[in-house]
Amino acid sequence: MKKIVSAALATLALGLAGFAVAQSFQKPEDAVKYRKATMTVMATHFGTVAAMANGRIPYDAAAATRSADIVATMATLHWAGFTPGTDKGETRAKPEIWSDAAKFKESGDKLAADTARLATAAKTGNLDNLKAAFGPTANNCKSCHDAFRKD
Ligand code: ASC
Repeated sequence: MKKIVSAALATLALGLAGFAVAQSFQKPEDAVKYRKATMTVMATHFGTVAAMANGRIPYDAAAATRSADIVATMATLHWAGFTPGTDKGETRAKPEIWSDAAKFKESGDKLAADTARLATAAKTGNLDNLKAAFGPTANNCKSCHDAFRKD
């Protein structure tokens, strides 16, 4: 219970409670593992959308929709894993995630909005719509990684 409460408070402290689901992690490494796992799933499915947007694989509207929905869901999950004190160990998270929490939250909010638009675009079944929503989302991934992830 104590851990659940502290994870919830940590989430609030980050100011991300609006869209983060508070998780209870047994240990800090578990929070790191969790956020990496959500990023891995996201990258895999964003990769599918990217391949279609870039013409590397044939456009498949159903597969694009499925992947874009997964991307949009993952975009709501990472944040709960950035609990205080988890800038150590097997992580490339920069200290700015915690010292500049407002900017980090802004990036997270933008990602949630961009990926929701990507999912909506995918559902139109139109490749041009998918392409139009893909670019801003990819730029968002990159700018957040540049600011908050070590090389
Ligand atoms: C991905 C992935 C990222 C982003 C980024 C987009 O598939 O793993 O980090 O897209 O490369 O610019």
